[in-house]
Amino acid sequence: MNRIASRALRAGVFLTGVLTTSAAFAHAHLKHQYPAADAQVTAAPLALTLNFSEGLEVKFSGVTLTGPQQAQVPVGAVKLNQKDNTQLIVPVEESLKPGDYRVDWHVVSVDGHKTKGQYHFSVK
Ligand SMILES: [Cu+2]
Repeated sequence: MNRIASRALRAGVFLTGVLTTSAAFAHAHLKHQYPAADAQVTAAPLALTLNFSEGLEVKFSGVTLTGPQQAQVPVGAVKLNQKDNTQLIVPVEESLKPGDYRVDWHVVSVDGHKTKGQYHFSVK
C-alpha cells in the first residue's frame, strides 16, 4: 500500500471513530430495499431484500423484523444473492398481517467494517 493510501486509511479509521453515524466512507450502506423504506405494500412479502453499497460477510450480518404490538416476526437465515454479494435476502417465515413493520439490520462488509440501521414499511 502506498503512503497516501495508508494515510487516507488511517484518516478514515479516525473519522469513523469520531462520527456517530455510520453513513460515511466505503462501508456497506443500505442503498435500497424491498419492501422499500416507508412503503405501503398490498401483498405480504415472502422475503425482504436489502441492497448495500459493498459486499457483505453473511455470517456476521443479520436482520430482525418487528411487527405490530412490537411482536418479533420469525425470519429465516439470511443469505446473499448468489450472483451479487451486496444483496442480502431475508426469508419471511409467516404471512405478514396488515400493520407496520420495522426492520433492524446489521452487517459486516467485506472490508470488516460494521454498519447498522433500521427502516419501516407497512402492509395494507
Ligand atoms: Cu468500511
